[in-house]
Amino acid sequence: MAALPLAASAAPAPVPLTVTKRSLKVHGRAASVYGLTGPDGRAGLTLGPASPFSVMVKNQCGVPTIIHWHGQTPSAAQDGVVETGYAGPIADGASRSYDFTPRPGTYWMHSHLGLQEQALMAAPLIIHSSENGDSAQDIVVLLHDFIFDDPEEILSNLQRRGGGSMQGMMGQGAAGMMGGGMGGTMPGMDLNDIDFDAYLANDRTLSDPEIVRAKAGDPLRLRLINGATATAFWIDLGGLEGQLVAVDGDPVQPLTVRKFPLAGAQRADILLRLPASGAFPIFAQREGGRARTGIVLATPGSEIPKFAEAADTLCPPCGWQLEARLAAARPLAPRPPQRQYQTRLTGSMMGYDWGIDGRQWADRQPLTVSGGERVTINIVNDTMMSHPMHLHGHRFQVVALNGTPIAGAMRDTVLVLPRASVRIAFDADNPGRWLFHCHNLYHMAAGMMTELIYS
Ligand SMILES: [Cu+2]
Repeated sequence: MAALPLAASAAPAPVPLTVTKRSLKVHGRAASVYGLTGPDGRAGLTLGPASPFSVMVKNQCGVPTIIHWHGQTPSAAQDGVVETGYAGPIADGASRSYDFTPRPGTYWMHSHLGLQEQALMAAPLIIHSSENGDSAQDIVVLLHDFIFDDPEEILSNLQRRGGGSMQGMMGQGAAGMMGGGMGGTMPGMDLNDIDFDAYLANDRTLSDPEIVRAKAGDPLRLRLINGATATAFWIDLGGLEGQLVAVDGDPVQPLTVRKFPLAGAQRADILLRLPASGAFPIFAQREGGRARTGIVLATPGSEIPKFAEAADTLCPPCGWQLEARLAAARPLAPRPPQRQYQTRLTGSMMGYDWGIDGRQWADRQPLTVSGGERVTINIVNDTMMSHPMHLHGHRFQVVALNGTPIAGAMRDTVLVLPRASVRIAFDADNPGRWLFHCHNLYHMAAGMMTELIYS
């Protein structure tokens, strides 16, 4: 018995994560935004190999909130959402502790309450492992779309007038290249229903970018996180070549990449080295547009040139240019599905009536599964917009694009293109109630969300 108090006192104290309100200057104008600050004073959390996720969320942001650990697989009660009924919001001034075994890789965290995510309540969550590549210098980049307007007002305008009348809409007829041999140009596709004021990489615009110094030849690991609420980006390594080694935190068969799409909420890990002395921009350009953000990798002492916030050329919509080429390094074990669903994504930009199978969240028809089953969901997009679909609490494999079987990536978020379908497969190994929704914040708020429930 004498050992017990000793063992109890040896348990490490939970890592504090503070939710704050802060001021951020964007294009010289002050904006009131949120922050998620770790014990080192930096955004988010980085945990070492084999560390438990033992975290105390301290809400000091002035309003109730709740933080979701995107892509992680805790118990349903610790998922950091209010909709499934396990937990209410964390009151201002209150704290809440979380404790689970985290998955290694590039993850992120964000508010899952109201539209707080738009005001930058989002941060990296990096879990190191002892595997290959983690000895490289980590460069974490959180992308965001920023707007001075009140997000609630943006949503009510979208709903009242229909998204089609918003100034930022690209309109129908934007040519889309799906690539990957999966299709061609796509007339009649809707893109970008909100006109953002800026695109940020680690809180900064390309007019004043973060500069990361690294020596030529040193191994670097770029951890890109698309934390934008409603924007898909083309990542452009600016002439550099890298090895894509993981998506959504999960390893893939390495692919050489220079330019590739990153949909909302997705992550990509790239191994690269600077080939020589100099400055090397890493751009993220909004799909279908010219606006871009980014950071600059530079060797010590090298001069940093100016990079324009608008690219010279438009980039195409994000499609399956990368998705179709990805293969999981640790795929699901082969096994026939015991339960197969087909869900349809419904609604339009004009009506702003986004839903699943024609139903909004309040009128949802949950998907039920039994523990231990292999489940597939064929997600059919009946709309003219792409939707990054996110399943909480599980890792799924992308197993078909438009009905063509692939042994694709393990993910937590997959982009379902307009008038196209994606089949995902997963093992029902985490009992409870889980959200399944479009990760476009405004589409989710409009109702494009349902539940996965274990019977
Ligand atoms: Cu959507």
